[in-house]
Amino acid sequence: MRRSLLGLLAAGAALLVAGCSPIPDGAVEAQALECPPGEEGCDDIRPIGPGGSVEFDMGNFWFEITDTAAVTGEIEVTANNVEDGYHNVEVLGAAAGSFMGGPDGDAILGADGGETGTGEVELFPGEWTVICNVPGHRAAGMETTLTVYATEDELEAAIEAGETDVDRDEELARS
Ligand SMILES: [Cu+2]
Repeated sequence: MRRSLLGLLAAGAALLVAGCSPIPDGAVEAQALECPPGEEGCDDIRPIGPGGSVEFDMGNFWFEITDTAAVTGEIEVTANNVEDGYHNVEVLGAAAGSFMGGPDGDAILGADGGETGTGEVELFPGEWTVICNVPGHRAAGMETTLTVYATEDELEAAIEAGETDVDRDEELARS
């Protein structure tokens, strides 16, 4: 019932704009079916893709991406805390529900000095800001940018162009 009403609306909108607007038919249809975030019955819009992985080293007070194969979808995050003192990894603005939560708040992982933390985060393609959310740590330098690629082909192209720090040996061993 709901679906067919939307269909009628889409058809009506298409008739209204036919011949007098540069809006393509597909765009009109997409607009009519749009589901405002937070509306009852609407599913969250989540990233769909093969996913991938990224690995950080972190310390007082810095991040270094040591290996990245981050493709949109569910991304496995590993962070080696190579110094003393607790640090964590938070991806600002990542999809709700992708965090571990608990004592680390919005961080996807946390690790004490000398330890390695792991977690997962769902990310759309693009440039994401990564911080440590311990008060004062971001300002002290714990902020970096993570690039998430739309497809594995895009990631491969970036690797070939030398734009990422991906570990080729590990990639080849996996395939
Ligand atoms: Cu920190």
